[in-house]
Amino acid sequence: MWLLLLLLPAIAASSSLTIPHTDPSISYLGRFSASSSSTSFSWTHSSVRIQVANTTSVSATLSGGSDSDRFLVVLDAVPLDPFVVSHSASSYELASSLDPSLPHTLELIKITEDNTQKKSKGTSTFSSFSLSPASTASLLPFEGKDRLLHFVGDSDTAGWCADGTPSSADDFKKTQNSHVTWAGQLARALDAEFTATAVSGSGVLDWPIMQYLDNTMTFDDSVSYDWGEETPDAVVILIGPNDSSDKTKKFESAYLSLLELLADRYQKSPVPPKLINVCGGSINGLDPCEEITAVVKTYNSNNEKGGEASFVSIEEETWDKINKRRNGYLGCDAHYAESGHAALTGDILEQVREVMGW
Ligand SMILES: *[C@@H]1O[C@H](CO)[C@@H](O)[C@H](O)[C@H]1NC(C)=O
Ligand SMILES: CC(=O)N[C@H]1CO[C@H](CO)[C@@H](O)[C@@H]1O
Repeated sequence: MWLLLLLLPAIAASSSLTIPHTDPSISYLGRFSASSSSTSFSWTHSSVRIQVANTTSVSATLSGGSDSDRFLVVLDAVPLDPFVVSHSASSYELASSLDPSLPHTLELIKITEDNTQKKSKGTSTFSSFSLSPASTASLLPFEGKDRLLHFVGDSDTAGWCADGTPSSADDFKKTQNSHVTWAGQLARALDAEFTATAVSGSGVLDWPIMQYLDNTMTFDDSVSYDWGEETPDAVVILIGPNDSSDKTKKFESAYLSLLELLADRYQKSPVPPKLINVCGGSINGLDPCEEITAVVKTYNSNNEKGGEASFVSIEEETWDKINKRRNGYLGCDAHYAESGHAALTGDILEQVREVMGW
């Protein structure tokens, strides 16, 4: 009897195959920092991807930031229900009842931004996958897509309130979802994968996002991101509506400095990414569009090292329709729900295709 009790945990442990966070078959997309025990990440839409074979279930050992985080699994290109990951590291079942005779792709995605906003306190960690059954399970290399986009933005890109309703509270553990945003929908429509550096409430002037763009973890400036790690085809930018100050020359020069920063950081890319500027945010999203159009012209006339800048926009009629509370396009806090994001994506998709030649 005693012997049996002692053996049980050992049997349970040996029935799954542990894949440590350092396994070279794991594909990381976004900004990550590895220690010996785990890999840390904080920006929204950081993704850890694998392909499994001869496997029936997959779990992962994860921790969220000190205010917890929300994650999503995309299994064979189909998103499953989001789930909350608490601050203390524990094991989460990501997929079960898989058909072991087929290979499966699994993307584990953090769909909240760093809502703690205090140095590394909002950082999530991933330490291992467990695959069952241990006797047959194996990892195959994960094949990423050829196209990569880097989105820069505020709450609309971070998916603030995207899973809420106009009458729901804005608890990010229930309503934030970067996967369903215009950024996610645009990337999928273009068959591109994407990273995002987005901070709800940020802009270029009042609370400039530029101060965080060099950070591997959003609010921790002790670890600098190596911009050579990923070279996107384009940086797609939707920022500015949150700058409450009048849209002045000051705003224009701050916005220009964002474009120059991005051109500078990516200047070693074999082909400098295009800089696509998007008009169409929620709440007061049309406010800065004229100024941004002017900045794009200025940037292109002085630009020597960066990719070309362009401007794409939602139709005013669409914007009016989706920003009315009763029309069914809004989540909480007057931010777009998935349907609102879809309307924005629908208006800009062909414009972006044209810019990219896709
Ligand atoms: C899965 O297991 C079968 C039977 O052992 C083996 O023939 C096959 O190669 C395995 N598949 C992969 C992708 O490893
Ligand atoms: C002008 C504007 O949109 N201001 C908003 C910026 O973001 C903060 C935090 O999300 C909001 O409280 C402001 O209303």
